[in-house]
Amino acid sequence: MARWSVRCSPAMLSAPWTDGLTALGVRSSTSMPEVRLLATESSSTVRPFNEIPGLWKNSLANLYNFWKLDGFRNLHRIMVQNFNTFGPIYREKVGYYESVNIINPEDAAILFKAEGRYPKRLKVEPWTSYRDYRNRKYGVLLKNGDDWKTNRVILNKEVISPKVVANFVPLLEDVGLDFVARVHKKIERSGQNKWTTDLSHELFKYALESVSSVLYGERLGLMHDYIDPDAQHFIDCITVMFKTTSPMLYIPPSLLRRLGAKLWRDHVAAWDGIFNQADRCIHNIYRQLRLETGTPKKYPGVLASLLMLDKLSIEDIKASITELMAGGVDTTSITLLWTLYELAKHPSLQEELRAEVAAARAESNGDMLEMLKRIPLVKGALKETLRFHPVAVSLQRYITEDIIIQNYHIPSGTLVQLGLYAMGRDPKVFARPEQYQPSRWLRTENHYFKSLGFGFGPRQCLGRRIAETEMQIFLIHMLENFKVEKQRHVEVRSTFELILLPEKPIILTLKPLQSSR
Ligand code: HCD
Repeated sequence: MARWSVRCSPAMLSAPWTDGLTALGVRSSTSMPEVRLLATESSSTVRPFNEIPGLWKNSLANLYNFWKLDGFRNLHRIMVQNFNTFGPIYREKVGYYESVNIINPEDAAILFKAEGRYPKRLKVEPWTSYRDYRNRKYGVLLKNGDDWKTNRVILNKEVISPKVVANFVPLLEDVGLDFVARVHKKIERSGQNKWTTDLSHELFKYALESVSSVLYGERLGLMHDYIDPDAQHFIDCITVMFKTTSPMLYIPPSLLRRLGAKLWRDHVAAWDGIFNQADRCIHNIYRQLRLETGTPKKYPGVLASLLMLDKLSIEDIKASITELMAGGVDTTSITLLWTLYELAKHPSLQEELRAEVAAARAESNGDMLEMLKRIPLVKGALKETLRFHPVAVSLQRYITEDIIIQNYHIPSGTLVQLGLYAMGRDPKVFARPEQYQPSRWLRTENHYFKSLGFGFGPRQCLGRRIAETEMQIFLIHMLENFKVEKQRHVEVRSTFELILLPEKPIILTLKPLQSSR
């Protein structure tokens, strides 16, 4: 067989999350000659790019088909279908965008190894168009090349390094405690000793309050009954922004803009709302900082740290802080909602997690930072949620060198997509993928390039550590206080609105633990 794989050392196997990346990055230069050699050896059997299966010849017919299948909302299921039809690699051209799609973890390893020094993903054209239109700077999410690298390296130190994550914990714990207090109050008011609701609105507020407290070192006050209408408007704008983005992945925004289409106008209005709210928060902190003298006693938040560090321009800082704030609401709240939904479906798993949390609390005398080191099953639950209900349907890179995947030659410069949703549900990758089993992330089984919910490598999600910590703390508090139940079996599927969302409301019942027996 000509198919070669990236060999992994035991060190990489034991640290499959971020650390595998460094191991791989360091190796990539040294292992290249070996790869070339293997590829040439088998060159007689390597098939050319043009032989990759798939419907890539008639892009307009494909766009039409896509439309007919309601592809804008079914992208994830269409990808699964395509892998079933064509196998583990296929080429596709829908409208103006062309890609090669892959599904196997081993192939993902080859892809990320070829991402180059300045990894580049698919450009979300409506987002860059808005910024060009309004003359706003791109943040690190939309930047590329050297500019991306410089910004990203500085941001990493303030947003994703373990040292600063410890600073986030007390801030996030406060929000978690307030959330629990709010749920207790709702239960009390119901007079039924339980609260049955679509939690998504509460979770949006929890997520915005959490990410804001980390970014600004200040509370917005969203855990009260009365909340600032501007904050609610911000939340609504994010939903509209995502919803209006997906059709514009296939219809050029520049065209819609010239036509004065409603879709484009709604998109602009949504981003305007997002930027206005973020600008208000940022200016508020900026003003306070100028009035203050000396070094702050307590951790002042990501924004103030970046301003004091004085290594990025204020405009660059603002752009990336806005992206973090906008990206940190629907993503984490939806992941938490799916997790509660799965826990409601699996009462015994819920008990198991509760026991783990109780033991962790006892062992760490309530010190949250210590607790977070003792909850592997809770962390496994979050990974399991992101496997089955990923936020992003795919991960993409423009490769910077020729590669061979599934014995096909793929030239440098090609957009290659890993079907993350499809991979998470592929029985060849995950045994019994339909079962929710957090423990599959504990066993010493092979996790090589399987936990990719936050992407991979230097271009992975910048908000990852904020999101993980925020979600872990949320689950700890919820498990310690409430039992989660759901109505008789109702299956909820995902729908694609740029990110994957539940297609209908998820109704859950929360009961206080003491009286739930
Ligand atoms: C959507 O085919 C489907 O963290 C497209 C390919 C694609 C490209 C970029 C992805 C996007 C998908 C999903 C949402 C992502 C985005 C990159 C960042 C963004 C994954 C998979 C997200 C949710 C952060 C959004 C921040 C923004 C609001 C400033």
